[in-house]
Amino acid sequence: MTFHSMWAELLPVGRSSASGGYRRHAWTGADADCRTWFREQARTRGLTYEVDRNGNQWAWLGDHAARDAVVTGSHLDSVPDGGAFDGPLGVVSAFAALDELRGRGARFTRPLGIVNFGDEEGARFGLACVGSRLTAGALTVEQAHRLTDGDGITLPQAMETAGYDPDAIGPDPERLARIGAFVELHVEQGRALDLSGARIGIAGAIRPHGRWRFSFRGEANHAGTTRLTDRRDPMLSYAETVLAARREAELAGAVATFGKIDVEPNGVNAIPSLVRGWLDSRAADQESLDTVVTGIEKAAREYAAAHGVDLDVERESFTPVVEFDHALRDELARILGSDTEPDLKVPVLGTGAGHDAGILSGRVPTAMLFVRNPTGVSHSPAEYAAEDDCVAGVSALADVLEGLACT
Ligand code: HGY
Ligand code: MN
Ligand code: MN
Ligand code: MN
Repeated sequence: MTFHSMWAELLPVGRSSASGGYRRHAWTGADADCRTWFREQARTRGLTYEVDRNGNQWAWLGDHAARDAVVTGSHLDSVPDGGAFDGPLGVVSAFAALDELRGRGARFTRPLGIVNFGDEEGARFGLACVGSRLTAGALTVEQAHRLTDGDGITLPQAMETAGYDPDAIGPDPERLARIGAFVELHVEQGRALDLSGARIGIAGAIRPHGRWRFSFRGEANHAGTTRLTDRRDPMLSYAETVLAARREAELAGAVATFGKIDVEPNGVNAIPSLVRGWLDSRAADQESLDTVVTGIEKAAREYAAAHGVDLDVERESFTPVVEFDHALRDELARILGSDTEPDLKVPVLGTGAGHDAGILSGRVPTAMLFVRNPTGVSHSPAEYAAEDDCVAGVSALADVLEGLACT
């Protein structure tokens, strides 16, 4: 099957006709449809299909119980109103690269695995990379049981409704021990490749990043009759905190975003009793990130006090800096550099986006390939990569897999 036909098959799944964006949230119907597609890709290629204890899907060529496997893949879930490429490009490219290698008559000396990690974006339960974190032991079973979506449904309940056994979840060190190399291909979420004129890049590092929940509690009251001086309005301290986040991020050369908010009671004519905002912040190094978040929290406490509002700040997740395996990165550069195409420069890029590859890194030698994104837009329906760049990505991935797993 060609890249084009696989891509076209997956494209309508979970797509909003209004915005063109995707809501493929973990353990929902759209996610199930993506999973069915994955299982079908495995079946039509005669691959051994399995779902691991954490709901991640695997398709294997060769003995999946053998050690030193080469694994590639990504995720099929999306952020709210996300783009078509973030995640699916890596999974579709994995199957397409296998097809290309079979077409080349490649002979595999190591098992090849293709994976779809569950719930990478954390759009539903708030925590990113749940499937890979559980597998890597970076999220405990107790923590996973406490994850709850906006409707009060817990992760185990959602998994059970989708037909998976939530009692099975937990670390899977034996599985990771069988993987000799993991390579995730991903659309670039920035314009570094476009600016450098290259189609394909190799990841160097992922910047440290995390999510923090700021809960401002004031007093609900009548919007028409409550004098301004009598109010304890949490929206004011929240609004000031959003501006402080921008200032602190600028000072530290970092990024800080409040992209999600809950307001109670959420009435036009009521002063809110509660405003809860989620901060996503990322920086080049740990020290800068600490400075930004500490600065934002300090400012938020001052604003809350000034408005007679209580503030609770909780860190929901944190991923330290990830340096991808240097030997594997050099190996990828060597394999791709040997290509004779004149425009195939392969720069090494850092990124501020999180990935399952970042979670596995440290436990498994891990590398990433990026495919050019001409606008840099991501986590939006406008996310885009040209088809010939995607096809170049498939070839680069095939070269890498051939170099790593074939004679
Ligand atoms: O970077 C992110 O927000 C997510 O982990 N992809
Ligand atoms: Mn993403
Ligand atoms: Mn992604
Ligand atoms: Mn009234």
